[in-house]
Amino acid sequence: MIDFSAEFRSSPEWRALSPTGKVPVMTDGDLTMYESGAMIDYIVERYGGGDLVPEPGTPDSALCRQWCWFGEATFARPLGEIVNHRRVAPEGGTVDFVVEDCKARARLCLDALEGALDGADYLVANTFGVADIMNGYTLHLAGNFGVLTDDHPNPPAYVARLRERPGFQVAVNAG
Ligand SMILES: N[C@@H](CCC(=O)N[C@@H](CS)C(=O)NCC(=O)O)C(=O)O
Repeated sequence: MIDFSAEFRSSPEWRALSPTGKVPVMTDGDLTMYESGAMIDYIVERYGGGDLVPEPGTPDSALCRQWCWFGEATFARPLGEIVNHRRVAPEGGTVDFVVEDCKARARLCLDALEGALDGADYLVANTFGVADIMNGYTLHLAGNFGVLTDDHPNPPAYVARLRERPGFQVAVNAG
């Protein structure tokens, strides 16, 4: 857990670990790294013992990568843009169009998740894995943006399932 204030995130101390000032940063022995998806890849390779990912080189492995990239690069992006836009806009200067456009793009992502979760508890091979960690985090945040609505019932039920997992409880109660 760190001080998430703009002051701390722009301090030389934090920028030495995270050149753009973003969170998270992970350390493991001599290793320091940023980018959450890359951290997960590293943890799985080094400590996973084959868990949480499909067998490499299989179609399920390809879909797992698809969903991991989707969670951060496609789904989290418009949500992050709403936050950034609100943060940097001068008082009264937020542009409604920008926010609405970002919400529309997030809802397209909910369409994709709605279909993928039809009749499935998890995104790939109906087995909990890293794709669910990446998308679960983004969906957890999406609740703050008013984009989780009744016309997409599967994603809220999915994130509720993920929130019950012991690992999720450890993460949210850390610090
Ligand atoms: N692609 C990065 C995104 C990191 C990111 O945007 N983190 C947010 C918090 S969830 C942040 O630090 N926002 C502050 C900022 O952009 O300055 C990752 O997955 O680690």
